[in-house]
Amino acid sequence: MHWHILGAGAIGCLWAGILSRAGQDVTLILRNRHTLDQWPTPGRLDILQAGTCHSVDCHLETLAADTTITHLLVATKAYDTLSAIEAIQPRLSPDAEVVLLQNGMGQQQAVHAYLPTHPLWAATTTAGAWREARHRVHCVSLGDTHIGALSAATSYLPAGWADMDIPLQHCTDIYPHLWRKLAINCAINPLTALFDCHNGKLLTHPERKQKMYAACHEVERVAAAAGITLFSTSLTDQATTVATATAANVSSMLADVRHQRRTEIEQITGFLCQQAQALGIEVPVNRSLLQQIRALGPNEGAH
Ligand code: KPL
Repeated sequence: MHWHILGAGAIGCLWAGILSRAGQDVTLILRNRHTLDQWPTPGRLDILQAGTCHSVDCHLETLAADTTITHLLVATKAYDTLSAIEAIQPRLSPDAEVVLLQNGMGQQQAVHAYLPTHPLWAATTTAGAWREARHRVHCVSLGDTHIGALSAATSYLPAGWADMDIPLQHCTDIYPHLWRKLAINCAINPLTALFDCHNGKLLTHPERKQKMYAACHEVERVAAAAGITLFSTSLTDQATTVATATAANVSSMLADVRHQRRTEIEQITGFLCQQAQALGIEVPVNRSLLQQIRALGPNEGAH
């Protein structure tokens, strides 16, 4: 099978390597000719993991190419999902398989409404990766990946996914897993961006830790009212575990703020606040975080 990957960031490139190792043909879709011309060796991708470098060959294309797409993995930033799919939609074969692999929530429902007849999945991962250069990605951890169908009729895994050599769980209901990742991101990402600190530094300052706990309590109340079971232990425990395990990480939101890029705050805390409002729950801590991150820089409508 031939997978096209939209979003050639760290996770998109990591999945190019994973799919390629699973015997799939892979094409990375790049923004434009300029980005494509910046690849040192056309199509060669280096994945560095535990001191070893695996090189994989993939094809490179720009968004403007016109080849038909039969299998599409979307690993763009959450806010780009729908517009990217709208742009690529004329190239999708009528039964093209589409997988969304991103942070945040809201975009899955929007894509499902836009592509109601396609086999469509959402996936969420705790894999950690960062890009040293366009063609060179460090895999810090393969983490755990959960995938589940958004379209009711799709009970199978996307082509080739069963052969991937990563911890992968096929779920009948992906939403609780999306919520769990969202909950962790609500707890860690905005606060690291506001305090300009690594994940672990949320735990070593009482004021930050107290804010993180307060945000967690609100998220738990909203999730419970939405009928979602988050974790078997409290969200404060889970967020503490993740912040400890990723202590040296710069969260994705802090990285975006530092580079003055648009953040995923609307798809993370923004989604949480929308749900809270719909359920009639007050979330002052998260609402304040949403406003403070909005005030930091480029937001909705900006890139
Ligand atoms: O997913 C993350 C992110 O940075 O977006 C966490 C779990 C916070 C790790 O950095």
